[in-house]
Amino acid sequence: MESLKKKFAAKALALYTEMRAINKEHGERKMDEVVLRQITGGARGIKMMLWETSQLDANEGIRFRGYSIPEIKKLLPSGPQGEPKPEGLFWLMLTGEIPTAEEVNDLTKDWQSRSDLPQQVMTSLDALPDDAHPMTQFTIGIMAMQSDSIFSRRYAEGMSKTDYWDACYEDSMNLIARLPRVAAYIYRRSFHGGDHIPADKSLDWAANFAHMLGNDDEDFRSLMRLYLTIHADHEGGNASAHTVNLVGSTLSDPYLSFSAGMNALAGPLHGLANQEVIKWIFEMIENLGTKTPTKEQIATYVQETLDAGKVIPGYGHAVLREPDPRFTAQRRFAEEYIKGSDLIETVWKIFDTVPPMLQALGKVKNPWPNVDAHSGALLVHYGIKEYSYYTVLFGVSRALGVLAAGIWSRALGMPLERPKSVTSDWIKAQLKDA
Ligand code: AMX
Repeated sequence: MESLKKKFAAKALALYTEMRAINKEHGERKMDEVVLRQITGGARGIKMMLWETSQLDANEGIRFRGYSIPEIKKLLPSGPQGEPKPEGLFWLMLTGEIPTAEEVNDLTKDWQSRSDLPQQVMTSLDALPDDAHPMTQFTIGIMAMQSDSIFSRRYAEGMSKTDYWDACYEDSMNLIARLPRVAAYIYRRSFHGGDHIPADKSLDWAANFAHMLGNDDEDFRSLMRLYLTIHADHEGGNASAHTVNLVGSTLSDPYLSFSAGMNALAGPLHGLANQEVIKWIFEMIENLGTKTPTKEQIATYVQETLDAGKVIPGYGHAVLREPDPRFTAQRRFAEEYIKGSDLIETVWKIFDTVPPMLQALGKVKNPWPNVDAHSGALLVHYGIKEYSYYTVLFGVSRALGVLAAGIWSRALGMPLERPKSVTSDWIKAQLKDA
């Protein structure tokens, strides 16, 4: 895939040169101020990282290289039903340009040619109990491939700093190419008795993943194209992306840094929320004894959850302050492709019920649904009912953004990340001095 690599190299060199000059001239320019609440409050909003691939606006949501979700849905090369192919988004995140359909097809073929798994992946996964959490299996599957890292090998051989991005690019391309196979292997061994489905190399990245999961319905392929596109990146400060960035800044290779990020994605306040949402809905349905709860019944159940000191999964966000456009994109998909699903109707009734209740608490900064509020109901509709698996799907998609950003970081010569921590005594001393 020389054209993508060449295109990236030219763009990266130009930006590297420009950023060095900007840093030299404006390095001391103030870009942010930090208040105590941010130090004790999870570093919310502190600007401290360069992340080229996407940027999040609190009201409008994510933009990938300047393009919103509705725009990428319209502009990126798509599958037969019009849903964007994730390959195109990866191209866009690396180059800043919308690729042609031919460029996307070439990238599909490149990933297919890199997608065979080394035997140790299957051997490592098969050594685990079938009921090991799929996210645990996922990170182990990724780590089982680390011995193939080109970056690690070349670093040990004395690679020049100027070649870091090249080795990182090769590892990232190999990893992205292989991830659907690792993920499908986990799904089939965990939930289908190890009845594995061979890859179909005539299909694009997302459709082949859908195929290996066991569903060749054209609508499901479209869902997977959309799902794997919209979950790919959410700027750099979210826990999984930030982890990949931090670990990558030590020059750990992409296998090490990506698997570290997946351990962050596995937390219930982050990526695991997608499994928590559907689990919470199933529990509600069981509790209420009906598959078609009314808004009043839902409100009572929401109140019980809050009274038990728990969060409503799929609602709230550290940055967003409006309904997540990734939620809206999934809702539009359901409206177009799925008719008469009680579960999806329930998701929409929850959307009508939860925000005013969270708002009434007076402390929740964003009462609106996030990306995880909708995805489970779509997956259940297409037969992927095993919700402990959902975060793996999120992780396969997230690879596109964080690995593209990692290539950018190595190309721009980003240094070891090392912010400053302080003690409570230091804080008290500052307040006394003021
Ligand atoms: N239900 C109930 N309470 C909520 C809430 C929710 N969905 N969202 C926020 N709150 C509460 C917080 O727990 C906090 O309470 P506290 O002061 O008693 O500790 C208070 O409101 C203020 O929180 P915030 O500033 O609005 O949110 P945050 O930036 O600290 O946290 C998030 C953001 C996502 C962790 C939080 O909204 C949450 O826990 N949501 C539910 C889990 C979820 O859906 N996570 C997925 C996020 C998207 C993703 O990463 N995939």
